[in-house]
Amino acid sequence: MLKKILEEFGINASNHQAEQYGFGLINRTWKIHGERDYILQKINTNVFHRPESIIENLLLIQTYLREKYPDYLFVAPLPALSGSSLVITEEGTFRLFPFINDSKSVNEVSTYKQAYEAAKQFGKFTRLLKDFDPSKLKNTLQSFHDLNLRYEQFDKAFELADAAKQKEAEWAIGQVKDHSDILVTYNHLLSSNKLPLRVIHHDAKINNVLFDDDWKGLCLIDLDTVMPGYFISDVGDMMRTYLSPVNENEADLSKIKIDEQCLGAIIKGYMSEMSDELTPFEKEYFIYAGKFMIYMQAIRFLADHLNGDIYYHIDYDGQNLVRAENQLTLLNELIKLEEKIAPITNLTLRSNEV
Ligand code: ADP
Ligand code: GN1
Ligand code: MG
Repeated sequence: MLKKILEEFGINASNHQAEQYGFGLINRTWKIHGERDYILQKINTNVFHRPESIIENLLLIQTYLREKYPDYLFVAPLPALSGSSLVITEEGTFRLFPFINDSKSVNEVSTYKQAYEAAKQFGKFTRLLKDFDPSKLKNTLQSFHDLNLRYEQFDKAFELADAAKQKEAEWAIGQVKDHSDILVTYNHLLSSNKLPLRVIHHDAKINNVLFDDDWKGLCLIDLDTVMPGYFISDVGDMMRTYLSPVNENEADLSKIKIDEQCLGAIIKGYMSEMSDELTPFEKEYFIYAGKFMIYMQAIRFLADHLNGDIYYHIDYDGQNLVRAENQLTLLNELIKLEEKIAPITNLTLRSNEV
């Protein structure tokens, strides 16, 4: 199946091999081995209805960064023989990237350096684009991180679920309702109009950063959701995916712990790029960002479980409920830590000596 697609990208398929790659929940990824290596991806068009918008955004950003910061490593899609960066066949919609040699990625953070470097990469991306008008970018997913919408979707899924499903997910459903103050704060933030729109990655998971052999951050990948947004999306996703030694798939909830020093590494890494850019108001909501993203992800996994697993790829029945319970446990851990660390984090955030 991939042979024809590779050839449309001008690659001789007979001397290249494809290997399934990555742990994404939405798109499918292959590493293409040959004289040069590539990453080939099939875009999930049930999720991304207008894949051209992704390509348009990436090309706009690539042009801007090439001119202003020619040394910055921005991994843009490669053009196919047709001139477009998308190859659309009956098999689906594909795009190709150069494989960044001597790079590696991880699914969980195991050192503070990884957390620092990854946070720095996300901060740097938003900082370099601070003078780029975010409204030039298309919304590749409408209302993607709109917590009101996500809550409504959860509510609807709950109403439509049968009694057995509701019962099975009772703890998670109760937790989502108990933490609805996070939604109240979100609405307060929106109505304050004090969160500037920035160019935001919107999927700042740890495995969306490539590192070099010495664990220095090399670049960001998985740029489908780069669009206008608020800093809480990226900072929150870092907290969601770097703070615990286990990831969102862990079913043993007792393993979910928050490492305080790792939080310090995220703050230092992100602020090493963004301390002059974030407003004092934004800095006040740094820890809130973690609660916002963890809560939203819990709601999204739970809604998908109640809906019968129509969105996220699952490996076994009930996995989305496990993921939701995992995220709610992480949320409770962060809330426990919040009061204890508030004075320290406020100090670190205000200080420019990061
Ligand atoms: P997904 O949507 O499936 O998460 P990603 O774009 O994040 O897809 O790619 C999956 C994995 O493939 C990444 O975690 C990384 O290990 C690897 N990868 C992706 N793009 C590149 C690239 N250009 N060079 C090297 N490795 C890459
Ligand atoms: C999806 O594609 P992937 O696996 O990087 C999802 C993110 C979630 C993440 C949870 C388009 O990201 O929003 O945070 O799963 N992407 C989309 O792991 O919904
Ligand atoms: Mg990814």
